[in-house]
Amino acid sequence: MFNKVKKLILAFIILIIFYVSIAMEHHQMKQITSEIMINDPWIRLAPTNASVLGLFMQINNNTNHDIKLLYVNAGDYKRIELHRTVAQNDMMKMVKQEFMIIPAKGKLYLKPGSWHIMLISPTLVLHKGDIVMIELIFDNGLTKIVYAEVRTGKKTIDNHHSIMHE
Ligand SMILES: [Cu+2]
Repeated sequence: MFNKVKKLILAFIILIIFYVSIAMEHHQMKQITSEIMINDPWIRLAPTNASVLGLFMQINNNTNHDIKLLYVNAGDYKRIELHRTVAQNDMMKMVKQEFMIIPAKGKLYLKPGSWHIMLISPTLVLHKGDIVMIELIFDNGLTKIVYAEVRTGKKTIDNHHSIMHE
């Protein structure tokens, strides 16, 4: 009788260990997928004949080391570049960047008049409310797929008159 109880307790303990290990594995998987988190990806609505479109978002780096955004892929564009708008001789100028650094345990804001992704020569006209699939490739081997919404952005300092492409 006593032996039976002991066996039962042992089986119960094994079962608990089994469940805990599955839960831990699941938790680790979740942590890996949240190393980089993207918030609010959006594309600024532009006139139908616009040659470039700005893509913006907030990139969160939850790891203990800096991460670089290297490439961006999306269909329907001839070329996609990483840009930063900077002031140069009283002019706002967009300068192409080789990468964007997202600091360890920090975030990078891509927004009009600052860091942004430039979608160049669209082969498709976007409308308000359209959703565009974007692939982001980082230097730590991670790839993120985000869905950017097309919407009107507030007119800021980087309007078409004051921007020059490098
Ligand atoms: Cu640009």
